[in-house]
Amino acid sequence: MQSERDAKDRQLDAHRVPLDDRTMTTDQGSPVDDTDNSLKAGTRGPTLMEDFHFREKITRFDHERIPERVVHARGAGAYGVFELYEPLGDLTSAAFLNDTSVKTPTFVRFSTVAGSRGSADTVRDVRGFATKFYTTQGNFDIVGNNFPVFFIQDGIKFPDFVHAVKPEPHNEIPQAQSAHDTFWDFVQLQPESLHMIMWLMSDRAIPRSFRMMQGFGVHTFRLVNAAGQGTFVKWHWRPVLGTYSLVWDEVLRVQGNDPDFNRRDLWEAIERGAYPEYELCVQLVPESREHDFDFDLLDATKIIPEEQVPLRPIGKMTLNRNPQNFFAETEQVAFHTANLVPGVDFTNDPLLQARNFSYLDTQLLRLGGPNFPQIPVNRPVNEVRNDQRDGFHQHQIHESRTSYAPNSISGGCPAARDGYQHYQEKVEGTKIRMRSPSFQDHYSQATLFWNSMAGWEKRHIVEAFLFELGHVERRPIKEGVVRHLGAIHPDLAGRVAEGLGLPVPIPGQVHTNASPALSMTNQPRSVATRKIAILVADGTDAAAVSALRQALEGQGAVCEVVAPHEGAVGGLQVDRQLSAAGSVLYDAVVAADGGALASVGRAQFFVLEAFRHGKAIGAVGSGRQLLEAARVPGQDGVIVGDDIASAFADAVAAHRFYDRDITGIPA
Ligand code: HDE
Repeated sequence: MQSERDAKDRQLDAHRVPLDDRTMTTDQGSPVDDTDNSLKAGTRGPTLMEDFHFREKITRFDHERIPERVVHARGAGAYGVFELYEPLGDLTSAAFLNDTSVKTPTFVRFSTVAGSRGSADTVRDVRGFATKFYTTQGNFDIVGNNFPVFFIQDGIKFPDFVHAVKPEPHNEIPQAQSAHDTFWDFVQLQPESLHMIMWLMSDRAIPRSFRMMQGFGVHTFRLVNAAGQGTFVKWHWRPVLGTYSLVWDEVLRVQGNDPDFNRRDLWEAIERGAYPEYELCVQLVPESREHDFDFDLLDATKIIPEEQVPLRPIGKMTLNRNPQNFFAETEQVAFHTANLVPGVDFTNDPLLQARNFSYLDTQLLRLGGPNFPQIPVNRPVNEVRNDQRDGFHQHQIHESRTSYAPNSISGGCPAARDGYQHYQEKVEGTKIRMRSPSFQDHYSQATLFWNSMAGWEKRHIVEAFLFELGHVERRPIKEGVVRHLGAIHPDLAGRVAEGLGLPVPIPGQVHTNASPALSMTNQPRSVATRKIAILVADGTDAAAVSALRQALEGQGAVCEVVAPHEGAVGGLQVDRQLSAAGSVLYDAVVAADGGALASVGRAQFFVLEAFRHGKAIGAVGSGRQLLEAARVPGQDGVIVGDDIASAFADAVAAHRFYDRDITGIPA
């Protein structure tokens, strides 16, 4: 628990039900003395209708489930606090963006998009990054993703897109996967999705951790200052630990080893006090520059390259508290793009406009009626006063005799005054179902993304296309996709076509612009919070292991001693036995087994698999025998010696050695 309790935390006290040793009761408060036997006519007779405890218990159980979110069903949440760096009065009148002494409570929910509630965390997918700020002027939500663009330009296409990516309707296969015909059929027929597809095929779609991924508001929003002047804004969350990903072969195995990999990582980091931190940054565009770009600011399939408009950090969010009840908090939290505070407004992005309708609509169904803002996690920290009344699950007892305005009986209260001012944008147009011509270029930024990638990133993108299209049954769909890739880059198209055994498209003319900020190379490096397996066995040099562990943990790493059995080995406490630990659950591995594991196949697989996935590998003392037996090549990031602490820590901080030659590695 954090030392200083914020307003949201204190508000939740009224709703918390502590675990204590009080007597069990029914929902009506009647004491219960036996919840194991139903009331029967004779010990072998039928259960009686009058057993109200039985009926209530079973009925409540029957009604435990609510509909899962139609998208973003799988998620994990945490509370936090947002601190502003400097007042932004010249840009916005939002109170929480003007007072650096205020710590604004937040709740964040991270999610995958396509899978059901029980699907695995580490799938190839976009991650949701939704933040609720409990400000003194009400709730403000940034309902973002970890990619800065989206699949479609107009929200009316959302049901089509989601139907295409979700499991196919006849047999509900595949779960949480885009590698199937309907998804790629949609892509080849809807080229506006191509820029997003490049992000989806990149390692961005398989983040190492929710703590190590960016967040983006995606749309262009508007800040409005007290004088009513607007400035276009793009929201960015930048993780302090840097942006890092897993590798594809690894995620396939993580799904079996730990389907809750990302959720557990977030939970454990917060429990340990290693609080995830994200800087909130903005890209600002004065209204006078609205048309200065070769894309439309209202088109959510486009980024503003950071080299054109730099990021300005404005504050930091620290996630410092785990929820106490998953259903009550993480499942019932309701985000909405239209939860705005004064000083922030929309633009006419047609995707955003559709979202402004959809979120409230879906929550009315999912959370059972119009009173869901009263659910504790959703309640603003300031007072709610209006004439809206009744409905299912009303928890407030409104004492007033009036629920209309204007009124004289209640002195005109609650009075509408000093409220949210919508930005006064002049709008005129002909009613028309048409996209703006400024939305028509679907390839330039996909090319920009490809051009900006390092060699290993390009390789992973090509492999992702081959995996995905390799699961598509219909050849014309693959051909259609490859044709589009030809318009993105001949190198990309050629490599994918070759893998699929398709004709290479005739190369067209593509631009050579790049945006270095799009690459995941050059991230902040740190050993902090990295998970390291130390393999030990009888014969281990316990003193050497303890010294290494101390050195790594001193820098914030998390070490686990892995041994053939639980208990203790050579005086070292074992955290996990080898048969319950896959290398894919760790960022790095050290062989410190004194040579005893060199003949154990499972241990050989462990280090070889870690090598294949580009991870730092260390060996101390006779531990090198395990690497030799497994034939781990002595390439970058393999550190062997008696005093490896410093060099090994550097290798762990480098995250992965993607350029290793792994062609012959069988693991
Ligand atoms: Fe969402 N989206 N979305 N979305 N979205 C939902 O709202 C929708 C879009 C995002 O952790 C739903 O309460 C439409 C973009 C996140 O609870 C639903 C369109 C972005 C979450 C909905 C979009 C997002 C959702 C489902 C196209 C990134 C999870 C349950 C116009 C900027 C929030 C719910 C959480 C959830 C609609 C597109 C992010 C159905 C119609 C673009 C992070 O209302």
